[in-house]
Amino acid sequence: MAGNNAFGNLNICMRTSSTVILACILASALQIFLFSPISPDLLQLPQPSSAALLTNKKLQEVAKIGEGLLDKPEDVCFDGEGILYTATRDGWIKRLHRNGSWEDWRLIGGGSLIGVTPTRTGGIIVCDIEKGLLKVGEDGVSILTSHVNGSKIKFANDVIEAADGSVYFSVASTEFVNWYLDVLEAKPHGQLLKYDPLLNETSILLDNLAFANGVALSQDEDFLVVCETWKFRCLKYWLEGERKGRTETFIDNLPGGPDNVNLAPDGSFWIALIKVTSDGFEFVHTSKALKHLLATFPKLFQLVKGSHKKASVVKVAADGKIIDKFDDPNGKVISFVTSALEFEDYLYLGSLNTNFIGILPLKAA
Ligand SMILES: [Ca+2]
Ligand SMILES: [Ca+2]
Repeated sequence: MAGNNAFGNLNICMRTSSTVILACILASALQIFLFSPISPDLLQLPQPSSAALLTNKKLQEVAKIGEGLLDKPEDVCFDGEGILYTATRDGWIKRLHRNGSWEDWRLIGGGSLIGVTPTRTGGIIVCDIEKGLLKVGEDGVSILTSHVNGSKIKFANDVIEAADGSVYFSVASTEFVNWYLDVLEAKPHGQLLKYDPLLNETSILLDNLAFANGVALSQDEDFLVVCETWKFRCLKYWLEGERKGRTETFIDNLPGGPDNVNLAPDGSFWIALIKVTSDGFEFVHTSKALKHLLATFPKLFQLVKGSHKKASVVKVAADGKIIDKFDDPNGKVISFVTSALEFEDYLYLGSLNTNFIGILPLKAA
C-alpha cells in the first residue's frame, strides 16, 4: 500500500510539474506575442554579388586619430578650410584643426547625434535622432527642421547640402529608434526628405525605404544616392535631366548593409558596410516567432547582431560597379565602420564601436 501511495504521489507530482511547465511556456509565449514591439515580415538577406571583391585585411592597417576623445563618431566631414568635424555619442561636435589639435567645439547634449555635412555658409548640419536637423555654427546651434507634413521627424540619419542650398536627408525609420528592431520588423519605414531653405519647407521625396541611411550627391549634382541598409542596396534618385524625380537601383547585393555614403574626388562613392547578422544566425530573419522573441528580449540582440564583428568599406564607381574594397574581417582593429570619407589621399573612417576615427593612406593602400 505504502508503495502504491508513493507511486500515486509521484504521479500527481509529475502531472503538477508538467502543468506548471506548460503554463510557463504558454505564459512566456503569450508575453512574447502581447509585448513584442514589432509586427514582422520575413527577410531573405541578400547574397553578395559575384562582382564583390575578396575579403582582405586592409582596414587592420588604420591609424587611430582622436583616440580616447571620440565616443562612437558615426560620421565625419570636412569644411572648406580642411577642418574635420564629427558628432559623438556624448552629445558633442568635435573638430580637428589643420595643426592637429582637437577642439570640443559645441555641446548639444543627448546621445543621438549622427550624420554630419558642411554647409556653404560655414558650420555644419548634424542629424539628431530625437530633434531633426540642427545647424551648428560659430553663432551657436539652431533647429533647421523638425517636422514634415505636421509629423515630428524621428531618426534623421544622414544629410547633404546641394549647391543651390537644398538640404537632402534620410529618415532611417519612422517607427523605431533602435535600428535592430527596424531590421527585425523588416518593413520599409524609411524616407528621403528635402528641406528647402528659401521656403523653409520640408517635403518627402521617397517613402517606404528599408532603413534609409547614407545620402550623397553625385559630382554634377544630377543625382543623389540613398542607401537602404537591410536591403543591402543603394538607390539613385535623379534630380536633373529627363529622368528627374525617378528612382533606380544604384547598386544591390552589396556584401553588407550600407550605412553612410560619400562622394570621392574622382566621382565614385565610398560606402561603409555593416555586418547586419552574425555568421550562422541568418535563419533568425526567416522566422516570425524568433523575431518576436528577440524583439521582446533585446538583450539577445548581442547574439544575433554582427555589426561589432567586422568592418568593410567599398568604393563604387558612378556606374554602380565595385572598384575597391577594404575589410577588417574579424574587427581586430576597427569594427562597425559606419562612414568612409576620402580627403587629400586619406580615407577617414567613422564607427559606432570606437573611441577614435580610423585613417588610412590611399596612395599606399
Ligand atoms: Ca554625412
Ligand atoms: Ca548612418
